[in-house]
Amino acid sequence: MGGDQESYVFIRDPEYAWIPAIKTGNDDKKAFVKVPKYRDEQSILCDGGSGAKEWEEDSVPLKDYNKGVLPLQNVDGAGHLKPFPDMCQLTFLHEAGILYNLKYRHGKGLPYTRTGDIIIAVNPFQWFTDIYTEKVRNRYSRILVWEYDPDAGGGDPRDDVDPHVYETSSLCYTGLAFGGKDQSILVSGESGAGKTETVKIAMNHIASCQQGPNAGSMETSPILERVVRSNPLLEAFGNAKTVRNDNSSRFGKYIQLQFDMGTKAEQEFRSRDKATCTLAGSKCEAYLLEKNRISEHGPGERTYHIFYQIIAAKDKTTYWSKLAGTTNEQFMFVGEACTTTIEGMSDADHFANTVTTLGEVGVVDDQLMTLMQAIIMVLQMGNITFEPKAGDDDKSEVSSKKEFADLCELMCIDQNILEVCFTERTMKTRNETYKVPLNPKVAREATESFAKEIYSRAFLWLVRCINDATAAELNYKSGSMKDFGIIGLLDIFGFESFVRNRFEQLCINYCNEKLQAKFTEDIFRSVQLEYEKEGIPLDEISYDDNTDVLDLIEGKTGLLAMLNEECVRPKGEDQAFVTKALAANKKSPCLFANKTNRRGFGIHHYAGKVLYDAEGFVSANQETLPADLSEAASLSSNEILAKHMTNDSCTNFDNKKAAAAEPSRGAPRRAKSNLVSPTVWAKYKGQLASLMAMLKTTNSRYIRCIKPNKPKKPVLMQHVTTIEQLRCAGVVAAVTLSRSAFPNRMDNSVVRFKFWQMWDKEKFPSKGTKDMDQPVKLQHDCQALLACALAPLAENDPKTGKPVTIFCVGKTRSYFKFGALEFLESH
Ligand code: AD9
Ligand code: MG
Repeated sequence: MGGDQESYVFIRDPEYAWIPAIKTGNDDKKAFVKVPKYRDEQSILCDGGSGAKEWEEDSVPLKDYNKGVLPLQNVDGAGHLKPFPDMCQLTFLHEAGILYNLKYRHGKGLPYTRTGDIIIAVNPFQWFTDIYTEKVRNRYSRILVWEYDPDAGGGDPRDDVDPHVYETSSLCYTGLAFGGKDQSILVSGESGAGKTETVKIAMNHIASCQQGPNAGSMETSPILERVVRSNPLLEAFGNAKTVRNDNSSRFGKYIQLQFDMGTKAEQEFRSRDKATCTLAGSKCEAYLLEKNRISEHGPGERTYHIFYQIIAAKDKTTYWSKLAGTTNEQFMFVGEACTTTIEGMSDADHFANTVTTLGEVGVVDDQLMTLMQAIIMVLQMGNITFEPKAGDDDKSEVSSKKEFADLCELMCIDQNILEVCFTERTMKTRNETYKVPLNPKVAREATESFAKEIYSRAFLWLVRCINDATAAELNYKSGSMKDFGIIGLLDIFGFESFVRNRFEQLCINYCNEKLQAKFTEDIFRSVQLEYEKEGIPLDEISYDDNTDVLDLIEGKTGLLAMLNEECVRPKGEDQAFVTKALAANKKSPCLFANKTNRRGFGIHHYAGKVLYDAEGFVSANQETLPADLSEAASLSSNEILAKHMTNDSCTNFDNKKAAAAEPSRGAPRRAKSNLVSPTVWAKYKGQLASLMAMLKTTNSRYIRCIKPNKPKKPVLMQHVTTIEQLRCAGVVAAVTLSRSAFPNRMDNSVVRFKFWQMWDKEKFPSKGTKDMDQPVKLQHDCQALLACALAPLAENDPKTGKPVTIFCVGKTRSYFKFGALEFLESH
């Protein structure tokens, strides 16, 4: 940069990450800039960045300026930013440009923006009724049919419509219906970013796509109804109010929508008119339900919705007469509720809905009673307290006699038997079996873990009931077994980094690493495709992948292996696990010790550094209930306890395609025996492996959800948190990867129009111009023009002596190495 020419730039700012500025000149120490006078995220900076009304003079040390400045792009003469619906259209693609582009659109009520095929969905925190109407739904279905088959006529090309979740859902539907390839939509983002809502929006749209592009209103087939309504049902049992989201999903889920693809003959002659592709059912797999929430939740948060619902229910005594007159405060696991309405509806009304929807998936009469009573047992277990027995602090007995008697009655278990189960533990050695007493604290912990286990089994039982009611294989009466087409929707927890990170965070972040690896691979493939389409030879692109972190976690001597080893040792300890893991992975660039906490360790994840505290890792990884408690469960007359507390808890559904892709992992797993029960992490790893294998068989599309501000307000976009999420979602990395060969690009038509003056046609003539169609002529013109205009930058590689490539002209776009476009723009 130099001279006195004014230029629009972004400069770094400690509070707002990046702010727009105008450089007015410089001396040998400082760059002089004008910056917006009033800086607050909601008003001035929202005006497309540089459109600030009032500026004030400032200066930046030249060395900082040269390091921390980015060109501000797409500004009109008055310095107003021109937003783009597709970020690939940005001439200079960098973090600040992405941020301001999103911010401009967000401020204008446009929540969706594209980055190539990725949709960035910024949570508007207000419902825009006009963008989800039937008309809009139909429009997107039509457009994408058109794109798939231009001869079909009608509709507009994809670039003519604004980016939308409907675009992704339609692409999936057409990809399956006309392309015959399984599809998936991977939705990610932090808590409260809008993943679950986005999945629902996409799911509803896919369901309406099947009516065909010109369909009228959504037909209400019973399958469709059941599939769509199973969502709120899962939410009642798996969602809770947290400080970050009133309806936060405390589990991950992968829903497979199954489609009947017609007969073999029809499949072979797939075309727009003939393709048969109708919804036949769905299956859901749940991941890592947050169990701790059963026994504890933070201030301002709640435990799972269903507990409040049942306490508020008008007909609660149907399920247990002793619920008569009870309130939230009477149950220790529930306590004082911070709210009694979720999404504008009272807990009692939600309960009525829950029961109706349970009925739709066949959970009625005895089954309904079984489920509700299991939930009530969990509630009641929270009220069981213990005290030292006969003055001996090492022994305990139940002190809440009445509550305990009620619980035993509900479970249909003899009081004496259950009290022994709660207050003593059976130990086995090779030669003998004996009982050790538990002190009141440990007895209470055992009761809590029993309650957690019952709840999580009840949840999985419910997932199975839903699958039984919705899975196509079980409901489809076509006579023969069919191969269903799949559109999978993944709604899974985003990357987490808190002040204190525990076992749960490691599991969640491991999942994100797996998905990130797939994301990078997919983006890389799409970059290759783009260059191929443009006819540009692509040298090897180097990019950062995350194999190092994955290796550290799941490798031979990785954290998973070390933790599992510690868990089979008779006296496994959290600290011993950390010491061994650090020693075994000394060479890993991704693992480091925590100098202030010997039980702590840190991992350099792709999304940033996270410090973990290993306290509780060993016990959290061992899911097995003490034999005493699983025996107690087997005595209960409740089916969930009696039948489902000793088996493997996986809900894994059989997936033939995944099994074919990865035979050892695709089949549903069964518990081998009660002696060697797989650890939580081993099971989770298997579950993730089969998820990844399933996804591999599909064409994946990505929706990245962004929570634009912490207070959950409309319009506001806070810069720092948004940028952090863009980084975690790999958006910046994806863009960097796609730009690593040629960071800047411009449409050929714009190149010829903008830089026409710099072209000396005599010295640099365009190749044969006769009888050429326009795009090819344009390409030749740009080639000659750029060779001329960029001649001052031409140099030879000192090693090879060959000219260095500084630009490349593709069929529709020109690509520039770093510095080349800036050179053109500054002349
Ligand atoms: V969590 O990880 O499960 O805690 P999600 O799933 O990412 O989280 P969710 O979909 O539940 O977030 O959205 C949070 C809230 O944002 C919703 O309750 C809505 O109030 C709000 N939201 C989300 N998407 C939209 C939208 N497209 N339009 C308007 C929205 N509001
Ligand atoms: Mg959610």
